[in-house]
Amino acid sequence: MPEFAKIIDKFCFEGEYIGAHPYGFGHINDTYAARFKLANGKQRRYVIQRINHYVFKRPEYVMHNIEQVTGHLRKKIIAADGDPNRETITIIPTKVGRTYHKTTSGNYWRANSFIEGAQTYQKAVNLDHYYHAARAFGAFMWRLGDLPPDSLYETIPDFHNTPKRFHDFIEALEKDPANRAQSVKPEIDFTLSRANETGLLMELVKQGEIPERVTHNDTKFDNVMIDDVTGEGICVVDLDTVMPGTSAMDFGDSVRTGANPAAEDEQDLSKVYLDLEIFDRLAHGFLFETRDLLTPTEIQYLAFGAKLITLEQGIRFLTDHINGDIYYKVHRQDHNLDRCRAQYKLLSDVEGKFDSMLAMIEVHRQI
Ligand code: GN1
Ligand code: MG
Repeated sequence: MPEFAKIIDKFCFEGEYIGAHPYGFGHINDTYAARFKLANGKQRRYVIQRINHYVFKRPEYVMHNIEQVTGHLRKKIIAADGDPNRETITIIPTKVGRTYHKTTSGNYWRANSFIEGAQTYQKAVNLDHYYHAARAFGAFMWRLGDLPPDSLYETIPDFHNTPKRFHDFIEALEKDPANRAQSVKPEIDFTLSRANETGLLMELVKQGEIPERVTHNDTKFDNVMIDDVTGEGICVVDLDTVMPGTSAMDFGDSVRTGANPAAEDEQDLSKVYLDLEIFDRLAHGFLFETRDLLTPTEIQYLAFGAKLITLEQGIRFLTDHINGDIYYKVHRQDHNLDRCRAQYKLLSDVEGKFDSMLAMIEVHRQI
């Protein structure tokens, strides 16, 4: 990472740089944890990232959104007597006072605080983690409930526009640039057979039945930091995709990633399913924070969000596979295809358990 050494000096870090190593499991940006030695001999860590500007065409818009959102959260956290240095990430500015540094070769780098005494988990170690992670996503939405969605840029246009994702899939299929379509016939048929479900949520938004609000849009279970001592979801991270969106998709993605006990790219599909006990915990935690914020129609569509985002994510992985793996980082052959298959297995299971999911939402909306 030759560029890395040069960018350290551009930011207002405290202490003397010791070293850094790649950090986390993201599919998009390059992330590092860097250590610094303070004057008192202690160490401090920071998160440093190179923003993927193939995915985020306007990184300065991403940073505008993060600045707005973290500023708003900070005010809310202080008003509630919370700790703004632990309950939201803090942007570390550059020495010339910007939220990012652009290198001469056109790369965008940024830095933020490292929250100590808490960690993210790929999979929960106990059921309470799910409840607390969902509460953190719910509190995030609730605290941002009075931030006007139009104060944020749409950093990836049509990000959760499922019909558009479906349309992109059809286009990829027609072009078939990597000559892979013929080998994924069952996945293509599965996608085509769900075509008429893709537009439902967008239609309700268009009709004004469901509001657009400031949402996170990447509510993976491992985007919540769990406090080492209390086990509570202390901070929501990875704010790249905060922009106008729907509560259904945010709740849905926490279910897609949390309530499936297997990995997102699990190859043994017998391990992939929706665990209703986990779903119950997620619904409880999310509604604990949001039941007074969300409209009755929004609550009614939360479980549908889990279905739709699982379909959308499967479509995105399949499209990328057909396109020759140009969007997501892949670590093995057919990686995107494996990811798609796991999504579709999960979706089939969700479809079978949908009534139970609706019933659980009904219970938690009232408590
Ligand atoms: C990407 O890499 P990560 O976790 O930040 C993607 C999400 C997908 C996710 C699937 C900007 O997120 O939308 O749900 O992979 N982010 C973007 O694992 O496309
Ligand atoms: Mg992300």
